[in-house]
Parts: sequence; structure tokens; C-alpha cells
Amino acid sequence: MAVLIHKVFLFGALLATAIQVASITLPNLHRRQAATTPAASLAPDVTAAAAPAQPWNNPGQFHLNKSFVIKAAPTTRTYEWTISQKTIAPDGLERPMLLVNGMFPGPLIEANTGDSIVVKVTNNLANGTAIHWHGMFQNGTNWMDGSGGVTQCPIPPGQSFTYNFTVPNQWGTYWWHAHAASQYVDGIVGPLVIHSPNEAHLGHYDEDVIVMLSDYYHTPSPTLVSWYLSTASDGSEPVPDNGLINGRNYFNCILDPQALFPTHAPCHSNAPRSVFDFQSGLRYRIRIINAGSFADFQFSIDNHTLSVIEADGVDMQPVDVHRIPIHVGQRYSAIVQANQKVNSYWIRAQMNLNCFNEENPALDASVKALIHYAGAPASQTAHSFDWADEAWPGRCLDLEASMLKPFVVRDAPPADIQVILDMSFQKITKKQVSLGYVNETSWVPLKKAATLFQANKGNTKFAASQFIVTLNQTQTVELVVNNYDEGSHPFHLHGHQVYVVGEGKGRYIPGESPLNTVNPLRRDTVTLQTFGYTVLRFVNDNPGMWPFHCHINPHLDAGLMVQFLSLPRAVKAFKIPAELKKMCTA
Ligand SMILES: *[C@@H]1O[C@H](CO)[C@@H](O)[C@H](O)[C@H]1NC(C)=O
Ligand SMILES: *[C@@H]1O[C@H](CO)[C@@H](O)[C@H](O)[C@H]1NC(C)=O
Ligand SMILES: *[C@@H]1O[C@H](CO)[C@@H](O)[C@H](O)[C@H]1NC(C)=O
Ligand SMILES: *[C@@H]1O[C@H](CO)[C@@H](O)[C@H](O)[C@H]1NC(C)=O
Ligand SMILES: *[C@@H]1O[C@H](CO)[C@@H](O)[C@H](O)[C@H]1NC(C)=O
Ligand SMILES: *[C@@H]1O[C@H](CO)[C@@H](O)[C@H](O)[C@H]1NC(C)=O
Ligand SMILES: *[C@@H]1O[C@H](CO)[C@@H](O)[C@H](O)[C@H]1NC(C)=O
Ligand SMILES: [Cu+2]
Repeated sequence: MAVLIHKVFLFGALLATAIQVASITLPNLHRRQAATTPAASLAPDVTAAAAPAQPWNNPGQFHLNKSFVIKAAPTTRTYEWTISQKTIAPDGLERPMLLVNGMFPGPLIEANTGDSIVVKVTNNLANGTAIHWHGMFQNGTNWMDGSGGVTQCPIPPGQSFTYNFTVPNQWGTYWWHAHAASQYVDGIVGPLVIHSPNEAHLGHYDEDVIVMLSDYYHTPSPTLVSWYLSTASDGSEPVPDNGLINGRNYFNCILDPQALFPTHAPCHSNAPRSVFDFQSGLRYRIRIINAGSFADFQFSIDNHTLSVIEADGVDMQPVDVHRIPIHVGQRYSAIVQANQKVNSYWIRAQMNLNCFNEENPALDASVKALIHYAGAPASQTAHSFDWADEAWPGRCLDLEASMLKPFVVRDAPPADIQVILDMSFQKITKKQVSLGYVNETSWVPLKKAATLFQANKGNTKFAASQFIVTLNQTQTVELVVNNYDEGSHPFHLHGHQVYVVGEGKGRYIPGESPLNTVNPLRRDTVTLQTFGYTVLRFVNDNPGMWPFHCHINPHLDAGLMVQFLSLPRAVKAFKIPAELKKMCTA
């Protein structure tokens, strides 16, 4: 009870702050001022001539094969994956990583709407694993969603499990990643692209290219997580040591001893950046995926305008920008015209340092790759300049929702029911560690159990660590999320696209806070702003147990997750493969 009173008090105090924020400008709540690319002067852009071999990295898979037949009859795309630990050096510094088929980033999945995707995953790790297909609806196959402790128990070490699902009614840019502990931070990630003859902008580009961005740590994630979830961090997330584009970047090894977590590991200051070959006159569709775990990026290409045509698998009416802010878990496609002088140009993925509490002196926050026009001299560097106009507002916000208009026009249906969720970070446990809360619950994954299996048995009571919101009927849910935290949080709802009907500073005030229901942005990962609110709507027509969580990995580890039990009667009738349930007893 004492704890409860404390919590209520704390909510009150936070509320006061949030209300204040609504009327005055935001104070800088970060304990330390973020640095401006501290490592820049030490990190020359010209690297040693001979690029080392990187057998784990396959740049070819990021340039989609034009022989892929988009109008092919529905088929089954079959993959066999083995996950194991291996020491590699994506940016020149050696560290153990968790790899699928020895690759980093992992293998591309490419399919058409209507296809089935079958992936046999063999786990050769020391810990259980599970693979989530980010953005896939999994309508009728919720148990293939790959959420550890929710839709499955992790695949035990030494065992295999075959994911098998169809993609009947969606297309666009997605990704897959481990959804067990913090494993995806250590390398279990890859792109997932679904084509369709119904895509709005098919034919408006000649080439199709994937650009996976991620922040990157030299220290394996279990060490980072235990530090973060200790009093030592005081709630500050570990700041990345570097960032990668399609799994590559340069790192100046001199900086390792200055890092937040020095590794003193073997390191080679000549790792190459990714290079994208352009042909003058062609139009490139660039599929940008933030597959990182913490950093929000501002993406741009020197001298090239980005015409945004997709957000999280939803076609958009084209909108031209110089920079795209992209938070963890989000995707955008942009068409880029190779209409500049034959030359080399920087692709920039600038980490938004305003989103970090701390500094990492080893970090060069300006993550780069090269665009190289055919006919330009071979080079590992460019002499192009960043756009002169200012970056998007400093505080880790999404591209403004009003700029993104879905191509297939749909108004948000009127809300049948409203669900209000409050999210916060609080130090209320005995250990005085800062944990993430959705309402009163800080999520801890179940061990040897999955909430889906419990719901399938007809349970209506769940462990105290599980916040389950039950949605009994197919109706439109209005989801109001209030953020009582100084950080911004990219929230991802599994199994759905949501309408983004409102967002703003302070707390949502019914009847007062403005809503837009006319063809609002639809997507699957939405950034909840600092001390702000977001109002989402979704149609509850997909039975299952669906996580709604912050995609910043340390925040998920700190418990920032709630689950929607959609259509419990249908879930009770699910025939879940016995082999899935068996993994809980291993
Ligand atoms: C592209 O796909 C075709 C047909 O499947 C295949 O023959 C070819 O080898 C592929 N090209 C590359 C570069 O992978
Ligand atoms: C397995 O998980 C434990 C607990 O999270 C962690 O301490 C350990 O480092 C993990 N092992 C590997 C090889 O990742
Ligand atoms: C995948 O699921 C379909 C439909 O349930 C089934 O017919 C097929 O045999 C499964 N494939 C594999 C490889 O398990
Ligand atoms: C790129 O744009 C800048 C102006 O923003 C211009 O000065 C420069 O000449 C352009 N570079 C090339 C190679 O076209
Ligand atoms: C979460 O807490 C708020 C504030 O107490 C409350 O209004 C809301 O109904 C709660 N949400 C759920 C799903 O219980
Ligand atoms: C959903 O159904 C259950 C079981 O019939 C019932 O106990 C619960 O109150 C219902 N929830 C809502 C929000 O109607
Ligand atoms: C899921 O399937 C049901 C039944 O076929 C359908 O009514 C619903 O629209 C589907 N929802 C999604 C998100 O695919
Ligand atoms: Cu978060």
C-alpha cells in the first residue's frame, strides 16, 4: 500500500509538470548538454586504401533483384536459418555477435502479397530466441508473431521451430528481429520486403534499394542492459559507440578507450562504409529502416531531394523533404532521382543527440554511407555538403503527421471505445531502479509461459507483471497514450496499422485536444513525444495477444509494454501447434 500511495503521489507530481509543459516552453531536462559530434575532428573521412574483407556482410542483398517477379502467382518462400554466436568486426572493432546464417545484417526476406513465408529457425545460441516479423498482421496466426513470453516461449538452445504465415493483404517495407531479451541489439535483424502489383508508386522508380540504419554498441547487450537496470545508470540509456548503414561503418580505434564501456578489443581503423552505386538518370526507391535500439536518426542525402512515398508499409502521396527523422522500428521509402553531377555524395544518418541523456566521447553521431555515380572516380569519401536548412526540431519528433497523407484515402472510423494509457518511468521498487510503467505495470516477460497460451486456455487472470487490456468485440478502439516522461518513445503495435489522429504537448484533454480524422497518417510505429500525448485509432479485427511497446530496447527491458487481448473468444478457439506450446516445457 505504501508503494501505491507513493506511486499516486508521483503521478500527481508528473502530471503537474506535464500540464506546465503545455503552456510554457520546454525546459532542458537533460542532465548534461549533448555534445556536437565530439569525435568528428578525430575521425578522418579518408580511410586506408585496402578495405578488409567482410564475409558476413552481403551488400548485394540490399539492391533488390530486378528479376524478382512481382506479378507471380502466390507461392511459398522458404528459408532455413541457423542462429549462432560469432566474433566479427562490422566497424573494425571485434566483438561477439549473434548472427543468422553467419550474416550481418541477416538475410533479406522478399515476397509478394499473397505469398506464404516459411522460415525454419535453428537456435545454436546459449539462450532461447524468438523471431518477430515487424509489421506483419499475422491475421489468424497470432502464434507466429514471435514475441517471447507473449505469443511463444523462446526456441530453446539446440532446437528448431518453423515460422509459417501468409501475407494476404499488405505490402511495403518491414523488417524482422529477435524478440527475446535484448538479442536483436546484438545482430539478429534483417529486412523484409513485400511487393504487390497494387503498390501506388510501382513504375515510378527504376531501382529498389534497402538502407538499414542502426545505432551500434561495441559491448554485448546483456552487459549494457544490466548496467541500465542498475542504480549506476540512474535511468540513463547507454549511448551508442557508433552507427551502421547496412551493417557497415568506419570507426577510429583510438576512441575505444574513451568509450562509455571501453572494450580494448582488437580493432582495425579501416572498416569501409556502405557504398550505393547510382546510374545517372535513374530513379531509386530507397527503403530506410531504423533497425537500431535507441537512436533517432535524421536521414538525408547531400544534393538529393527525398520524395517520401511510404511510411511503415502504407503508401503515401509523395512529399518532398531534405531530411527524414526516423525513430527505432520505423520505415520510410523515398524516391531519389540520380539527377546530380557525376560524383560521390554522402548519405547522412545523423543521430539526434537531443534524445540522449549522456555523452559517449567515442561516438561520431554523423553516420555516413556513400552514393557513387557510375563514371565518378572510385573513392571512399565524398566532398559534398549537408543541406544548409535546419534539421527537424531537436526533440526526437516524427515527421509531422500532417505532411504524410496516405495514398489510399481512409478516414479514421469513429471511436466505439476509448482506452487510456499512461506511461512513465518511476523508481518505486526496493532496488530504486528506474523502471518503465504503463499505468501501474512494469512488464517482465513470463518464464516458461506465454500470455497467448493462457488466453487460449480461457484464463482471464494474468500475472501481476502482465498488463492485459481485453477487447471483446470487433470495434474501433481509440487509444490515448499520455507520456509522463522526459524521453520520447517510438511505440509499436503488433498486428495492426493505427490511425494517428492526434498528438501534442501535455496531457490529452477530451473534447479540447484537436483530432484529425480525415485521411490521417496510418502506420505501425509512432513516436510519443516528450511530456506529450498521442491519440491513435485501430480496428480491433485481428484476434490475438498483441504487444504495444516502446521499441527502444532498454525501455522494453525496463518494462514499457502492455498487451491487447483482441477478441478473446476467437483466441480461445485458436488451434495453436503443439510444438509451440512444447517449447515452454523445455
Ligand atoms: C536475380 O534473380 C535471378 C532469378 O531468380 C537470378 O538468376 C540471379 O542470379 C539473381 N541475381 C543476383 C545478383 O542475385
Ligand atoms: C544469455 O542470457 C543471459 C541472461 O540475460 C546473459 O547474461 C548471457 O550473457 C546470455 N548469453 C549470451 C551468449 O548471450
Ligand atoms: C504452413 O502452414 C500451412 C497452412 O497451415 C500448411 O499447409 C503447410 O504445410 C505449412 N508448411 C510448413 C512447412 O509447415
Ligand atoms: C550541391 O549543392 C550545393 C548547394 O547546396 C552546391 O553548392 C554544390 O555545387 C552541389 N554539388 C554538386 C556536386 O552538384
Ligand atoms: C490507465 O490509467 C488511467 C489513469 O488512472 C485510467 O484512466 C485508465 O482507464 C487506465 N487504463 C486501463 C486500460 O486500465
Ligand atoms: C469482456 O468480456 C468478459 C467476459 O465476458 C467480461 O468479464 C468483461 O467485462 C468484458 N469487458 C468489457 C470491456 O466489456
Ligand atoms: C483479419 O481477418 C478478418 C477475417 O477474415 C477480417 O475481417 C479482418 O479485416 C482482418 N484484419 C486484418 C488486419 O487483416
Ligand atoms: Cu521508450
